[in-house]
Amino acid sequence: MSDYVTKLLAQVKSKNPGETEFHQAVQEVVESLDVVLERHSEYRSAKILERMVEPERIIIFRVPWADDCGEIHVNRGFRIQMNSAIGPYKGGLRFHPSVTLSILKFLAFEQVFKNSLTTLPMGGGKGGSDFDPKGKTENEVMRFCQSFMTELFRHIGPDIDVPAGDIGVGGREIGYLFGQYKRLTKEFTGVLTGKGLNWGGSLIRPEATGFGCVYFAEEMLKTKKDAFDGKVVAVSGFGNVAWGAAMKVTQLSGKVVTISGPDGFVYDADGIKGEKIDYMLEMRASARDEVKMYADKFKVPFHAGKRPWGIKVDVALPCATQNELDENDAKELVKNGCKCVCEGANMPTTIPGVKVFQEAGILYAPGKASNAGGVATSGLEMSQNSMRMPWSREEVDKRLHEIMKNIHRTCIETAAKYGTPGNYVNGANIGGFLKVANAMMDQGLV
Ligand code: NDP
Ligand code: 2IT
Repeated sequence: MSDYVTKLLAQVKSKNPGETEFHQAVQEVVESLDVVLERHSEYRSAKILERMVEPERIIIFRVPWADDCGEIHVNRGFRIQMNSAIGPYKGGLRFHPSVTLSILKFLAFEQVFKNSLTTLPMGGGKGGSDFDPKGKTENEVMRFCQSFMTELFRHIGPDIDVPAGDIGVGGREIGYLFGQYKRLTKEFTGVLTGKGLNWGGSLIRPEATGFGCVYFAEEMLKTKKDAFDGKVVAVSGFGNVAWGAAMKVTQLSGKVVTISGPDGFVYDADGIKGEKIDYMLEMRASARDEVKMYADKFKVPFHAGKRPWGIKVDVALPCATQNELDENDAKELVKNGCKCVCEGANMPTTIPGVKVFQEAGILYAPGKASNAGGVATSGLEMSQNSMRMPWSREEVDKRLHEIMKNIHRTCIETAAKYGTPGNYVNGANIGGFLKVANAMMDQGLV
C-alpha cells in the first residue's frame, strides 16, 4: 500500500474508533484503489476518497413501541445517507439485534460501489435497527415498523432516499413501512422497493439477489469453460438470498447440499430442491430462526454450531451475513477442491479469507459485484413505478440477467486494465469507484 492510502486508512480508524466492520470495508476498497490514485492524481487533489469515507448524513433516532402485553420497548433506528453523486440514496434496512452504526456504515459504503456497478442511477445508503424480530408476533412487528417509519418518513422520498429490505426486513415489513409512510405523507409513491405485487412491487424482486448471484457465478464459471450442470454447491443462510440462490442453482442443474442458520447447518446429500426450497420460506415465516427445523422435517443430518464450509463442494455461495467465512474456512474449501466462491451476502468473507482464495487462484467474487442483482431489480422497480407500468416476469428477469453479465464484464475488463487480470475484487472496487468519483468531480466541492 502507498503512503497516501496507509495514512488515509489510519485516519479512518482514528476518526471512527471501534467501527471494525466499517474499517474492514474501507480497507478492502482502498487497497484496490491505490493504482487508480497513482494514475489519476486529480482524484487525490480533489480529496475524492477522503470525501467518500465520510457519510453525507447520518440519522439516528429513537423507536419506542409497545409489545402485546403493553410493555414498552425502546430500540434505536438509523439511516446512513452515504453518497448521492449518481442518484437518490438507495439501499436496504436491516432489523437484527447485532445492528450497530459500524455495521450500517460498512453496508452503506459497499452500497455506493455496488449501485454504481449496476449502471442504474442510484446513490448509496443503508439503515435499520437493533430490533430483534425473533419470536415477535405479527402485531408487534407491525407496531415496530409503524414507529420506525414515524421518524424515518421525514428523511426519505422517491427522489431523495429509497429504502428496501435486508436481513429481517422482507415483504411483510416493507408493507407495514409503506402503509405508515402513505398515511403520514398522503402520497402513494415508489418510496420503498420490495413492495407487494398489488401495490407497486416488481416481479422477480424477491428472487433477484439469489438469481443475480447465480447468474454472476455462471459467468465466472464460463471464463473456465465450465457451467453449473452437475456441480455440488454449498449455500449458507436460509433467508431471502439463500432461497433465490438455491432455486436458480437447481434450475441450472446444480445441486445445493447445505443451508445454514445461527444454530448450525444442514447437509442434504439428495439436494435442496422443489418443496424443500419452498419450506425455507416457512422456516423464515415461523420467526424461530432455526435451520434445525429443516433437518427434523426431511430427516437429514444437522451440524449444531457449525458452518457449512467443511463440506466437499465445487461452488460455495455464502448468503447469510458478514464475516461468516474466515481464513480457516477458506483453506478448508480450497483443500476440498472448491473452484468458485461467489458472495450472495455482504462481506461474508474476512480479509484473510479473501487472500486465501486469491493465492489459491480460484474464482472469487465480492458481494458488491455478485449480489448487486437485488438492488438492480429495486432500480427496475423504481423505473416501473415512475412509468406507472409493470413489466412481465420475463422482461425483469431478462434485464436482471443482462445487468449481471454487464457487471461481470466490467469487473473482468477493469481488473485487466489496471494490471490484475481475474481479480474480481479490484475490478469491482475500481469499476464502482470511477463512475462515482467522476460524478463528484463534475458536481464541484459537495
Ligand atoms: P434474511 O433475513 O432473509 O436471512 C438472513 C439469514 O442469514 C437468516 O437466516 C439469518 O439468521 C442467517 N444468519 C445470520 N447470521 C448467520 C450466521 N452467523 N450463520 C448462518 N446464518 C446466519 O436476509 P437476506 O437473505 O435478505 O440477507 C442475507 C445476506 O444477503 C445479508 O448479508 C444481506 O446484507 C445480503 N443481501 C441482501 C439483499 C436483499 O435484497 N435481501 C441484497 C444483497 C445482499 P439471523 O436471523 O440470525 O440473522
Ligand atoms: O444489500 C443490498 O444490496 C440490499 N439489501 C438491497 C438494497 C435495495 O435497495 O434493494
